[in-house]
Amino acid sequence: MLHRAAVVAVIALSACAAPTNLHGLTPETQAKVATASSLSCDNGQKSLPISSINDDYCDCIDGSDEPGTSACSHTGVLFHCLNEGYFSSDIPTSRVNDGICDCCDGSDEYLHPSSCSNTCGVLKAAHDEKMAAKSATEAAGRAARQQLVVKAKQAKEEAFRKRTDLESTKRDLEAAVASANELKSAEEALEVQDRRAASQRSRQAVADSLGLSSMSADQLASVIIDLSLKVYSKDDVLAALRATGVTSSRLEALEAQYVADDEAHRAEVSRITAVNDERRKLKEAATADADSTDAVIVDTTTDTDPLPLPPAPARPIVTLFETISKDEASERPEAKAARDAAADAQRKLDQAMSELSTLQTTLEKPYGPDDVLLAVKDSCVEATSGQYAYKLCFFGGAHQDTVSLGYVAKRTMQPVDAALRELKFTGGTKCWNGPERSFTVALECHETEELYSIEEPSTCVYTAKLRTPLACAAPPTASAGHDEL
Ligand code: MAN
Repeated sequence: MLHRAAVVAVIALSACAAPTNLHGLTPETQAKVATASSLSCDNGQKSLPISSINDDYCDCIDGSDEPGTSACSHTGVLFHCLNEGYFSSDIPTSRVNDGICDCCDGSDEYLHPSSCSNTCGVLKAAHDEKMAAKSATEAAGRAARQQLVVKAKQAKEEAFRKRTDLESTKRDLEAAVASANELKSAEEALEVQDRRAASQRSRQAVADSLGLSSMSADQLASVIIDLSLKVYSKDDVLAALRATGVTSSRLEALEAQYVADDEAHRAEVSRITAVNDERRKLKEAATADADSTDAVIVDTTTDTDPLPLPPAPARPIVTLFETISKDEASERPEAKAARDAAADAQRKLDQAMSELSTLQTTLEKPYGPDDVLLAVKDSCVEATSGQYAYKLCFFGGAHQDTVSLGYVAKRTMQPVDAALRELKFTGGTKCWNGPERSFTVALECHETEELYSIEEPSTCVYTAKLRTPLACAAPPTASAGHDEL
């Protein structure tokens, strides 16, 4: 910058004969020098005759008097290559006339003009070819992007259709739930009545069985007090009743039968226990014999498995009361059906509401000016690099095999000029003794998708390139079409 400013300062001076060596000067500066009589450099501190330019002696501290020789190369002054037909460039003056062709027009080697052929035309042709290929790639990429936009538009229309359907389904289901609940309440009210009646009947039956109906008030009072003081189990009820002297002959008969059954049961249990003990001992003996070296004949025809114990008889006084609780919890089939129907309607409504909320969330996300990102809402890209498989999902996470490289940072999903430039995944699995893993992906406009150049420049920090139509700019004619989002 300094040398250029200093050279430009020449213009302010009056006209005089031009110096012979104008190498390394820009055309504008050459034109100005042509009409100047002296050179001002070092921020106007020094004034020199114009013939000092490129006289191979470094007069100015800023080096601006020697852009075309290497005399001031220590100052950073630059030689301007005109490179006609290609791109002009600036090179350090240390490279002037050093025998190496740096400018494609060979102007840096002006002392040996035959040593450099002009390669600017070849370079320009190569450059044009590269540019043409690039613009063809970009055109194909833009076309592919346009297809994504169409796909996104369809997906959005479909989502809106689905939302309308779901909203109407939701309204129908809400009505169905309301009427199912109404029916359920009515049926349950009838069920309560049924239960009460059944409970009354079973209570009456129990009272009859216990002989309560024929008791005097005094006897009843005595039973109630007895029971209040010492009822621990249903057997105590029997004891309290017996204490009043009023007992039910039917229940007493059942109890007598139970006592007999119980005795028989105990006897059977002792018998089976004895058999099982015997079988266990036999089995142990057989196992011990099998381990010993003595030859022993084991009777394999004898069954050694333990016999099952018979179930204990139920005590009538206990089972008697069970009818009451059973009746009090009895289900009316119509009420059960109404309950099931109401639960089913509610389940369907919940399902529709959850689908609606998911859809709503999907529709509310930003998908760029023409909604293009909606087309890749559920898409992922994968690639293998070295020993690992990498995967990134546009609206999700990135992984190295099963290790998380983080979740996509929302801000990187906001297209710049409708084109995505970079995706950044952060907050991945913490690295041993290092940072949480992260993945930065630079996007390039391309017709097809490809994840490549995956690297780990520092431990657990990953970078890659992704070719994708999403990185292509939207054509200027693309309509936004996002009125509802
Ligand atoms: C794993 C991989 C590597 C990473 C090391 C760090 O092996 O995630 O990429 O460098 O862990 O310990």
